[in-house]
Amino acid sequence: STFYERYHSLEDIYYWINRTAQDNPDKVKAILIGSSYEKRPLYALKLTLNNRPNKKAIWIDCGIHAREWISPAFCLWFVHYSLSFYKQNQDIANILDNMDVYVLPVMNPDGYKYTWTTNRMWRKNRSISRSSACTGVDLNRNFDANWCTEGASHEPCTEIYCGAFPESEPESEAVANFLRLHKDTVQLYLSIHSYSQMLLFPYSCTLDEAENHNDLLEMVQEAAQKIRRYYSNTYKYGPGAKTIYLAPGGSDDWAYNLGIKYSFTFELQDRGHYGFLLPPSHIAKACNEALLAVKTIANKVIEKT
Ligand code: 0X9
Ligand code: ZN
Repeated sequence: STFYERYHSLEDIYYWINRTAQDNPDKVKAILIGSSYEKRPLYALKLTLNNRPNKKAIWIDCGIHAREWISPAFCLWFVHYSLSFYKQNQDIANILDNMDVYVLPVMNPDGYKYTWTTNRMWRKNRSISRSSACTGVDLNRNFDANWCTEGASHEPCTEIYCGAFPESEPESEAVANFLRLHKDTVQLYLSIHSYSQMLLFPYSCTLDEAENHNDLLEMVQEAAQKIRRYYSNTYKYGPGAKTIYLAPGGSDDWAYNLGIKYSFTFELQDRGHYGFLLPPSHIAKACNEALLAVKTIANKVIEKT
């Protein structure tokens, strides 16, 4: 199997980030956007495949949740595919001619590390609570979108602990700060999770419909259709609250409310057979179908804007 068909330790991923930037100095820059609770750097890669003026951008983050290993694997896959097939593949060429792409391979490095050393099923970050012996905040409940209402918890011992206040965690604060700074260029926000095979869009923090609901629905529907046609796999799609569950404080809803009107969370393979423990032999297919969804949606964004 190739490098991209395996899961990688945090150290390997840092090495890969560095190496990818070094080997492609004209196309890739590593940007330090902040650091984690345990002071690990948060590096995003910026892909710039041509230098048109006033280019818009896509943001993709992976690894918010520590145990969802297919997610960082997808970010690596995406960067590699973009750099390798820019000249051959029409879809990716059209995207990268029109947009820059920011890729954050591991938003929760402390949690990811912990899943490799201590507890494979860890979800949250590793921040120590003042009020409790339990560790970790759910970074996808820590954003300022109906923060800590139904679907999140103030109890630090739960898996859906929202933190002491919105953006209390350095990882969510770093992403929020970066997006606030770049909100006029970032048009498409993508957050990669697993598992359950779903293409979700706002809102998850309320049952209300997003203002451009029909556009968003059309995009994920087309993406899901293509996955069915090309990979014979089924993805559910719809607004988060009605498709998966009510869950406030998520990055997708927050980015949407910031003004990034095309905002999605992908739940990659599988539908529960292996769950978070998706074997490496499934990485290629899981990433290729997610890639098809990214291409479909990004090209629709370009068409519409
Ligand atoms: O609960 C979550 O954060 C996501 N599911 S997961 O199994 N990967 O934990 C779904 C996120 C959907 N979006 C929001 N809740 N905003
Ligand atoms: Zn997740």
